[in-house]
Amino acid sequence: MSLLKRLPRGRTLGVAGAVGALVAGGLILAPMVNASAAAGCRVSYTTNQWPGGFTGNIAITNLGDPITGWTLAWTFPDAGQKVGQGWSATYAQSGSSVTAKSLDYNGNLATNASTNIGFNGTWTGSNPNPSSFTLNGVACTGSVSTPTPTTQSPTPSKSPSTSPSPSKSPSTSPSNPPPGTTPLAINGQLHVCGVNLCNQYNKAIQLRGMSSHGIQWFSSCLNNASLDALANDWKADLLRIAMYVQEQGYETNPSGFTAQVNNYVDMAEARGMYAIIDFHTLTPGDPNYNLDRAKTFFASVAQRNANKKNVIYEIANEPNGVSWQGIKSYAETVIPIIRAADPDAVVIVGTRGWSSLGVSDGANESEIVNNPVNATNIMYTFHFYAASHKDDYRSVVARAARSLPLFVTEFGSVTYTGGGTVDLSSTGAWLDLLDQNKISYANWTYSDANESSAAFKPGTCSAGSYTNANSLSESGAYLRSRIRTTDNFPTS
Ligand code: IDC
Repeated sequence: MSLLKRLPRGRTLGVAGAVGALVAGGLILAPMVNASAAAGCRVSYTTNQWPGGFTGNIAITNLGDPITGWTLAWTFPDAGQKVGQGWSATYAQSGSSVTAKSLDYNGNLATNASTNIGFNGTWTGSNPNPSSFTLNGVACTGSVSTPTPTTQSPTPSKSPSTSPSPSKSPSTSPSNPPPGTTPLAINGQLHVCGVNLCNQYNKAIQLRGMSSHGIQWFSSCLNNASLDALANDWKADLLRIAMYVQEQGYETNPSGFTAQVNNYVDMAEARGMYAIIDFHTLTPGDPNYNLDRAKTFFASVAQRNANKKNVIYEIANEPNGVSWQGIKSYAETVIPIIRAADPDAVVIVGTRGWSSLGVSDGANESEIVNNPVNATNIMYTFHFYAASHKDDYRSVVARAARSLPLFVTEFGSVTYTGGGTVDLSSTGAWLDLLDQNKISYANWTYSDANESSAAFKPGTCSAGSYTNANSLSESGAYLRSRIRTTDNFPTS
């Protein structure tokens, strides 16, 4: 009767030094008959530690009945381990015992829903890894229990088989490939090398993935199941997190949107994907209009994510109605704020004319080549919509790619409206050009918006199944077929 599900695997987040990962819990049992009293949880704890300090990342999955508000508790091996700055929960510590209480936005966990929290800490004495957790007092063993425990026997804690049950239980937790085989594990910390993006072996790579739609509208499309599909079915390297600043976005709730973005960064990381934090300015087009917001936002996310290797910062989506000089000045104000907190991350700078390298404003890349942003480890944004932008734009990109590091953080297979004709022939020509030049890309959008650029048909995200071929739109089916081809990342 039991539905067997493969163990999620902890991911290591290694920098030099000791790295630990553990997963508490094992198999998931089928829901019990007395479902009203079912309780159970699974916790995946990963850590990145160094002498004296560590980061703990915790993924909590509620396996029981829905809960409204939770407290996660654990005990460190000894009292020399201290939680410092934490996120996505309120932390309290007494001796070696710690509690983390949910916040308003992540307190409700439906059956099989997950949330991610974490903290930076200090340690002396023994290894700082806790080995067991409780959620609202229930041990997180990975099993569901009811008041009649004799009806279920403890399950063995070994992974049962290599073939998880394919369809019955929703995919609720990162079912990662083993650490070492994900795009993030292979490539590690990225940097710009000449006109390319390079991995930890200093070899040029191309990342291929998807952009979210506006997270203020389409958060229902970003969850464990959808991101499992992006990592494992689409085999994407990259998730772009499109945080609009206007249009009911960041400006309406800065701390809420910041937390939401951080949560998606963690969810991408847990699946071995890179994450672009996209400060999605659009209207008004002058990024300086949002300069104060950008300073606050990037200071916060750069500090919080400084130890992560999967984060790329995109500081202005599509500048428009503004000169290159205005964009450059914005970039030279925001980049030092990021660098102060997170010195080694790649930063991507939007370009004039809706990130067209100036072409849509009658200019071209020469204004950037002749007057580049005064910063290192940066790339420049190029966006296209394949049904609107064709050979004339492609020839500029082919030329510009010889002198500027380019990143296509957004493109559509459709017209620049986000809808209209799906032009797969132009999209194919574009992607061939990007492949040849190892230019990384993210497609607009990994959502079920009612527009032809969306990868899924309307209703897919509320239905919650992301791996049915008939859920894909025409654009989604094509992009999936392009993205899931083998990466062959160089390792030496
Ligand atoms: C579009 C969305 C659409 C939304 C509109 C306004 O697809 O649903 O109503 O924004 O917010 C861009 C922008 C991107 C646009 C997209 C398509 O970066 O926000 O999304 N596009 O118009 N630049 C060129 C095209």
